[in-house]
Amino acid sequence: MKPLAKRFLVWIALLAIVREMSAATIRVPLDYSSIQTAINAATNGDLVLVASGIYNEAIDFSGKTITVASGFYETGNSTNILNTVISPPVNLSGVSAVSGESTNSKLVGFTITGCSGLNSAAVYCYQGSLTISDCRIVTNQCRGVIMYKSHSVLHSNEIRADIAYQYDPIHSAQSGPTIEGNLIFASDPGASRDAIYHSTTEAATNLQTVIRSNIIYGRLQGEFHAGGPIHHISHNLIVIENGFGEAVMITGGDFGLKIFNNTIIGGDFNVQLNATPTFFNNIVAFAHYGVSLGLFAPRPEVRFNIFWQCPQISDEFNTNGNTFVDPRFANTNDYNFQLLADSLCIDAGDPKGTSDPDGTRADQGAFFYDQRYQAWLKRYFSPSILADTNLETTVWGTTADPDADRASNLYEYFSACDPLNADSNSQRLQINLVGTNSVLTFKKSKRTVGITSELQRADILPIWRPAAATELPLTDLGDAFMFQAKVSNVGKDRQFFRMKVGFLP
Ligand SMILES: [Ca+2]
Ligand SMILES: [Ca+2]
Ligand SMILES: [Ca+2]
Repeated sequence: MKPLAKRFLVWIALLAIVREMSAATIRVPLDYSSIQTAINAATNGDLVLVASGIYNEAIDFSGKTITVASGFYETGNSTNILNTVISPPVNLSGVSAVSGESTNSKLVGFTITGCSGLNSAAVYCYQGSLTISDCRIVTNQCRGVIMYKSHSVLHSNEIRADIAYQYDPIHSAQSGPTIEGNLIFASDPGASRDAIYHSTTEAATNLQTVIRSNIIYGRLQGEFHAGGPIHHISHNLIVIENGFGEAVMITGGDFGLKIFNNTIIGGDFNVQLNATPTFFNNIVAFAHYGVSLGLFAPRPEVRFNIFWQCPQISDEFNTNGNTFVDPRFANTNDYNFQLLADSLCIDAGDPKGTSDPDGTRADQGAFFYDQRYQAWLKRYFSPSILADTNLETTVWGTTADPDADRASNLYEYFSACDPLNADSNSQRLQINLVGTNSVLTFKKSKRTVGITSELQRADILPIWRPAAATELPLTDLGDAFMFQAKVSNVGKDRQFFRMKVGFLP
C-alpha cells in the first residue's frame, strides 16, 4: 500500500556560538544492562536512553515521570525505531503504566513486538497514562494498546494487529485518550475488525476523547458518554477494504460527540450511528448504505456531508447541506483521498462551523485543499509552467530554488519572499547575543497556512530539539510579521539554531 500523503520538509540552519551544557541521561546498556534496572535507578525528570538492540524484558514505568526513549529521541532517525526492540517473555505486556503515571511519562521510538497473553498488551495503561510517540507496535499475540481509566496520548505511532490474532490494535475503556496522527491497522480490515474500540459506559466527567488525523484501516467502534467535554472524531481517513459491516460504529452514548471532517471509505453500512452525535463535513464513499441511524430520539444531526457511490443510501440524507456528488479524489487507486482543485468538497462544509486553516469555509473530508498556497504558486508561475510536472523539482515545487538564493520555494512562501528573486538575506533567521540570551529574529508570512514550522536548537549536531521559545510578533511588514524569540545561554558554551519548515499538501 502506498503512502497516502507526501510530506515535504525543508529547513534553513544557522549557527550561534555560546556556551555548553550537558543533559543528565541514564544510558542502556552503558550505565545499566537492562531498561528496567535503569528505570529503577531513575528519578523524576530523567531520560533513560536505550541503544539499539533487542531487550527481552517487560518494562514498568513504576509511577515515574521519566522519558524512556531509543536513539530516535536524539537523532530523529527512524532506523533507531526499527532497531530498538522491546520483546517481553511469554504472557507479559511489553510496557506497563499501572501506578498513576501522567502523560509527562513518555515512551518514545521503540519497536514493541512478541507480546502475548489474554489480558496483556504491547503497551498496558491501567489507571496510569503515558505519552506514546513514534513507536512501532507490530506482530503481537495480544492487543496493541490497552487503556483503562487512562488519558494516554498516542502520537505518530504505527500500530498493527497480527492477522492470526484478532485483537484490537487500540482498546480503551473508561478512558479519555488523545489518539492523533497514528497509522492503525486492524487484523483484517476487509472483515470490519475493530481498529479502535472505545467504551465509556461510566460518565467520565473530566475526560475528553480525541481521535484526530489518523489513518485507520478497520472499524472505529465506540460508545461515548457525555457529561464532560465534547468528544471529537475528526480528520481521520478510515478505510474498510472490500468489506462488510461498518467503518464507523457508534454503539451508544449521547450528545457529547462530534464526528466531522473524516474521509470514510468502503464497507457495507459504513457509518452506523446508534446514538445522537453530530455528523458533519465528512466524505462517505464506496459503501452500500452510506449511513444508517438507530432508533434514537432526537435523531443524530447529519449535515453538510458528501455521500458518493452509496447505492442504497436513503433520500433523507440528500438534504441539510448533504449531497450525493463525486468528491473528486486525487487518486483512489493509490489511496490518495486528497481533493483535486475542481472538487465540489472545497468550501462545501458547514458555513457556520470552524474555518479551514487557510481561512476559507470548511472543506469536506479529512484533507482540506489549501487555497492560499495555490494562489501563491499562481502569482509567481505561469499556468504552463505549473502544468509541466517535469519542472516541479526545479522550478515550482516545494524544494525547488529557481532564484538560487538557497531558500527553497517552501521557505520563500513561509517567509513571504519572492521565489524568482534572490532575496534570502531578508528572510534568514538572525541570531544576536543580548545579555545571557540568544535573540532570534525571523520573518513569517501571515499566510503560513498548511505550513508547520519549529524553531530548533542543538548542543551537538545533528541532534536537534525544539527550542521551546515563545515566538512574539515584533513588527507588521504587511504580508508578514517579523517575529522574535529568546533562548537562554546560561550554562552553555555554544548552541546551534535553525528554523524547520514543513508542508503537508
Ligand atoms: Ca476551504
Ligand atoms: Ca529561492
Ligand atoms: Ca527568493
